Parts: sequence; structure tokens; C-alpha cells
Amino acid sequence: MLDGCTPYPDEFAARYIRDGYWRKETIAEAVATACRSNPDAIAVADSRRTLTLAELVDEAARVAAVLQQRGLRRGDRIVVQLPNFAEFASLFLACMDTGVVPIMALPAFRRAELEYLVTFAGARAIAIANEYRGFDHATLARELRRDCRSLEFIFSVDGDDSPWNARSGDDAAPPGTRGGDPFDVALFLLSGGTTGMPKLIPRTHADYLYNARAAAEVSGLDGASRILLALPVEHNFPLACPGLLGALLSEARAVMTQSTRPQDLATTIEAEQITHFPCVPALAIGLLGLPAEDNSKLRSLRVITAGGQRLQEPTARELCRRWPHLKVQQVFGMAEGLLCYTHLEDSDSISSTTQGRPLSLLDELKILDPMGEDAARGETGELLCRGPYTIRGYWNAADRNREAFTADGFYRTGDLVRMHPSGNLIVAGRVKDLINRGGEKINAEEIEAHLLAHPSVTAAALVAMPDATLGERACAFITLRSAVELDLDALREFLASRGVARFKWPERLEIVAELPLTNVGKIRKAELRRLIAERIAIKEARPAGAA
Ligand code: OOB
Repeated sequence: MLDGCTPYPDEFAARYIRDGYWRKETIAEAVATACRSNPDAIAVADSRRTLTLAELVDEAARVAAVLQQRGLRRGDRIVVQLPNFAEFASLFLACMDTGVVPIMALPAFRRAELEYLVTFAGARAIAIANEYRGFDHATLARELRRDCRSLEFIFSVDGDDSPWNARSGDDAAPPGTRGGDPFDVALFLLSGGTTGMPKLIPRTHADYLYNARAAAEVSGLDGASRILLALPVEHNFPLACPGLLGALLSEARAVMTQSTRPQDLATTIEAEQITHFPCVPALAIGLLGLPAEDNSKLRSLRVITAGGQRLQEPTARELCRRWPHLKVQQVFGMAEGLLCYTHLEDSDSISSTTQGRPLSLLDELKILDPMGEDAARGETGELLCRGPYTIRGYWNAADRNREAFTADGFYRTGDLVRMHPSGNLIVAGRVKDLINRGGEKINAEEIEAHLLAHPSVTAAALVAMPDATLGERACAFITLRSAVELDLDALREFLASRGVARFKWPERLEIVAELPLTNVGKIRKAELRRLIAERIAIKEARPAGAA
């Protein structure tokens, strides 16, 4: 495997191969096979373009040729930060064929995140759209190329020398013909993270293909399906659970869209006759806010899969009531691997109250009490997992790996779960220090380091505060140097100047005389979370107009 990765032990790899979980094919070969069986099926569509499988594979071949002409080699890294455009799919396939490893960055990332990723990964290229949502990505990419030694190439979907516009040359070999090791790294996903900056998650061709195929099966995705990808497609969930990759392998249609406004979603669902909609709970809540006359726009929808964050039972029940033809499916997953799904044949009660069961028969789960012992059945504990699509280590992160993985290779998820009698998991909380803002993870430590860099701030703690739609938002508790003032706007301005993605900025500021500490000097975040939840509840309980 690529240097810096933790391979699966031989006996596990042998078993996963023997039992048919891992096949000897690359992602490019698998998609090429789907293309041979159904070249004229529409594979991807966005608001600008529609491509059949054959056209997609052809575009991927041209992009792959450009990557190679520029001298990018197997194992080189490219940061991918594209909006939900069809070009994402062809670049992804080109990478899968040439062995250039994409690092899945989010369009919301700004200088701080991108500079870290490029530098840490030694990326030689970055793929962007010149401008997106009013932000000038082209200028930022040029600044990064100036400042980061490894970065040589900027591939822009709308740039003058866009690789997507390259004409076919003799060397535009079709995807799936360049070989590659199915058991080596295909791509890097990003971890939600708990300590420091996000870690890179190496996923192999074999494990990721299994992931996407099994997820497609449990979601009932087939050649007649149309899946709406509205979440940023660089995320594991819309990328391969079953997402874009599951759709390509199933010869289903992936419809990519950038807007997550409920009205726009309903319009797209109707216009494109969408059958599958992977979403975070916040988007499901958004759909429930549509006026009743829009109900019929969701008529084509068969399965709505909610994950990334706990779907609350009332929301699930309301979805079932409002659209009785629809199956609500929950997924509890993570970029590190493990996926749990409720099944389409489960009762509404199971699919409304649990977060599903492991995708694979070979997934191994442990639920441990705080002493590290197996929790009694039905009791809550930390979830650990191991299996044919769960990584054995983050990339180049030996110290973190010693904490995050047990000696025998189980990943400590940081999630608190209990087992429902049905064998499904219920996610009850977490021990990791992050804020889950509508499914987007905010790493507390990463943002605290930025807050502490402010000259007026002497201590900082970022904690989750409850929110009816997003589940959680970030609240910053800080202490200040004497005789200085700071308000939320100024603090957010400061984070903007440091190039921090906006979704990570605190949405409330609490200035305190001191932060509560444990006797070993750690900040008592549970107490801060309780405090801010109470303050918000009091404010909400107060009748309108009252002081
Ligand atoms: C998905 O992946 P990540 O890597 O962004 O985040 C993983 C974490 C989990 O460890 C858990 O804390 C939380 O997100 N989470 C859920 C959940 N699904 C994810 N917490 C409660 N209930 C759920 N249903 O978020 C992800 C990856 C693949 C598929 C779906 C989601």
C-alpha cells in the first residue's frame, strides 16, 4: 500500500477475498464493466449537462490523458474541491484509472483547510471551479500554488485550459485499461476528526467497491433508480453510500444539484423523477416545511435515506405520515468505514427509532463501558468496529492511530450506542469532541486553536448548542484579557481573516470570567453544554415581546 497507510493483516485480507467481499478489480475497471453492459444509460446529470455512461467514460479518458501528460503519476495526490458538477464524476474516474489519489475536500473549505491539506498530503494538483457561491476559488488556488511547495497544477472546470475540454488524443486510453492494484489506496476521505486537524482516511478500490455495492443493495438502488445528490459529493455518504459510485455500478442515474433549498429539491425531484434521496435530517426537516400543495412533487420518491446525524423519531414519523408511499431509511455511517442501515422491509417503528444494523456480515462490533469491558446487552457504551471496509489507520498519523485503533485493529468510533433487541443500533451520544452541525462536523480543537490566536482571548472552548433544524450549532466560551472587549461579529471576522470555512464559525459567543476545569485541568465541556442549552431554553420559553 501507499507509504503511510496501515494495511489490513494478511489473514483478514485473504478472508475478505476468499468470501467474495473484495474483488480483484479497480474502481475504474468496475465502472468500465457497467459501461459495457449499458453504455447509453444516463449516468450523471447536473443543471448544466447530462452524460451517458459511455460519454462519462470517454470524458474520463480525456481527463486521465491530461493528468498523465502533465506528469502526474500513480500515488500522486490531487485535492478535489468541486461543486456537485458532472465533471466531478469524470475526474473521479480518471483518478481511479491513473492511480492519482484524490483528496476529497469540501467546496466550503477556505485557505486554512486547503493549505493544510495540500501541505500535509504533498498534493501536486488541485481541482476547482473558478468561482462558486460568490467565492473566488481561482485566486485562492493561485495563492496556494505560490505558497505551497508541492502544488504545481490547478485544474479548473471553467478555466481556459480545462482538462475537461481537452480533445481526445492517441493516449486517451479508456478507463479500466491502465491496471492498478485493487488493494491499494484509491482515494482519501476526510475524518470529522477529534484532535487537531482532520485526518486523511485511505480507502482502497476493493473496500470502497464493496462499500458502494452493498450500500446500493440495502437501499434498493438498481438500473431504474434515480438518486439525487444534493449533499456535497466529496462526502462519503453521497459519494459511495450508495451515492455516485453505487449509482454508476448499478447503472442508475445520479442527479447532482447544488441547491439544498426545500423548494428547489422538490422541483428537482419532480422534474428528474427521483427515486432515492440521501439526506441529512436538516434537509428532511426542510421538506416537511413545504406547503401541502407540493406533496405530489415527491410522488416518484421511493426511499429517503437520512444520516450524518441522528434523525429524531418525530421527524421520521412525520415523513412516513406525509408521504405514505415513501420508505424512510436511516444510515449511521462514518468516512472511516462502518455503515449501519435500517432495511427497506423493516417496520416504520424500527426505521423511525433505530439507526440501523451493520452492512456486512463480516463487520465486527464491540460496545465497551468506560472501563473498557463489554457493556451488558442493551446498555450504552462506546462503539468499536472492524471489518472489510473499515480502515486500520489514518494516513501518516502514528500518534493518533495509537489512540483511535486498538492493538487488534478495531476503530474507536467515539460514538455512544446501545443495541436494540432487533439487533439495530441506537446512537445515544458521543465521547469525541466535535460539533455536528446538520451533518457537517466541526472539530472543536481545530477552532479553539484559531480562537486562541486572537490577541484578546486567553482561553477558549467550543461546544455544541442544541438547534431544532441543524441538531447542533457551535457556541464559543472564551475568557478575555482584562479591559478588552470582543463580540461575536468581530470574532467571526477574525476567523474569516484566518481563512477558516464559514460553517465552522461559532454562532454564539459567551464571555466568561473563567472556564470550569476538572481537577486535572481539563475544560468541563459537559457543564458548558448544559449551561448554554439552559440559556437557550429559557430564551425560547419566554413569550415574544417579554424582556
Ligand atoms: C457520515 O460520516 P462522517 O465521517 O462525516 O461522520 C461520522 C460521524 C459518526 O461517527 C457519528 O458521530 C455521526 O457522524 N453520525 C451519526 C449518524 N450518522 C453519522 N450520528 C447519529 N445518527 C446517525 N445516523 O456522517 C456518514 C458517512 C456515511 C453515510 C452516512 C453518514
